[in-house]
Amino acid sequence: MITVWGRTTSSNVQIVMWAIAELGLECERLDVGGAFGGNRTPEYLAMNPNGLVPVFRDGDGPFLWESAAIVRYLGAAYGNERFWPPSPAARADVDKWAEWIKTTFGPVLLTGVFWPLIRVSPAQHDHAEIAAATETLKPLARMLDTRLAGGRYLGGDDVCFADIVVGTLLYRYFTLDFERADTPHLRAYYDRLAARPAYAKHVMVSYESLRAR
Ligand SMILES: N[C@@H](CCC(=O)N[C@@H](CS)C(=O)NCC(=O)O)C(=O)O
Repeated sequence: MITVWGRTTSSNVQIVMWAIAELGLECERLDVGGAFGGNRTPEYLAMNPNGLVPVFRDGDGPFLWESAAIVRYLGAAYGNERFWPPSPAARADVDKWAEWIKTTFGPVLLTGVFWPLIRVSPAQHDHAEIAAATETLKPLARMLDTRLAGGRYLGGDDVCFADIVVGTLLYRYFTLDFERADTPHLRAYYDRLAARPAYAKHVMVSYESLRAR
């Protein structure tokens, strides 16, 4: 049995839960983090010294953290050739986008737009900071748009592990109230993801409970 520790409103928990659902695996998820707390106890820190969610364990395997690493584990352990391309070159060609969304696009979206808009009360919004992040995000979104002009998903006709890492952030990207670049291929990709039941259930989770008033 797979166990996941982490609240459903965490985008990093969502990555893991969506991957588990796409692969048709069973799992138990425990509410930890945010308003639930529980992630600073000695027991939790022994599982993840960062005190962050998610933590993941498959049976009596090691405790894993870092959501993208967990998705790669799931792909290697349970993915078919579509989800986890066996060719190192084909796998790296999609994995570079998973790495890029975590290290380049995601930090700008989350710390530059999502947190300042949602976690900061409207009276204290730093409009200059949000505008700067918005402009930084535009060429990045266009890069992803160009890649997606060539296929329905990053690796071709169906979802692979890298789509999980990339696609999860798009719910916030397309539902936040800010100015986006015109990216028709990225929008069509998001619409395709949103039509998938596993994405709708695990990723399209309201973030209203995180909003500062
Ligand atoms: N790089 C880590 C980041 C994990 C992370 O930042 N988790 C956040 C939620 S998205 C967290 O644990 N925040 C504290 C909390 O929820 O109490 C990953 O991808 O798993």
